[in-house]
Amino acid sequence: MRYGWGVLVGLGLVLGTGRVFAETGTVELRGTTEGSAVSGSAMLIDSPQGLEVTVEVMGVAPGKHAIHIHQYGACDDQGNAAGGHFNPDGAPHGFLPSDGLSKAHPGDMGNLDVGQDGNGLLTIRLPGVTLSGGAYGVGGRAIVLHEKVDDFGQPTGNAGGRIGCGTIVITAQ
Ligand SMILES: [Cu+2]
Repeated sequence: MRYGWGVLVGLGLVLGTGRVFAETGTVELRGTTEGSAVSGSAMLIDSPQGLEVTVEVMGVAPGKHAIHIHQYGACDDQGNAAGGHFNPDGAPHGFLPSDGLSKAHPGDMGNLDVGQDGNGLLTIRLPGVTLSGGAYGVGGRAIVLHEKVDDFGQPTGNAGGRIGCGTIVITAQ
């Protein structure tokens, strides 16, 4: 057992580091106006390849709707309390999975496709993004679903009003 403590400390570091990647979060998405039919939820899981996000929505007009992570975890004032896009580097607007953090905002998730039944599902991985820790932690911020399609124009994709919104709550660390 000469190396006993060293092994234990080493294992502790590995497990300690590993815990970061087990972090999970949830979002309860709600309509931003009184009587809105919009609802939904999201699950977020940290992984070494990035933040895995699954968003499910209901009661949304059929078609493509922009979906982004905004700065603040607040949804009052028809979603405007969430502020602008979370954009710590002052990067242009884009689509994070293909553009990366130098040419897109950490929460630039593109569009969520909603069917004729009003339901939509998006699964996406955001490389370099985390729930907490580092410059790109999105825990406590908000996921915002927009009225219109994200056409990837500047500065925020010409996505119109905010129809759904919810705070990203960290559920396990
Ligand atoms: Cu947005």
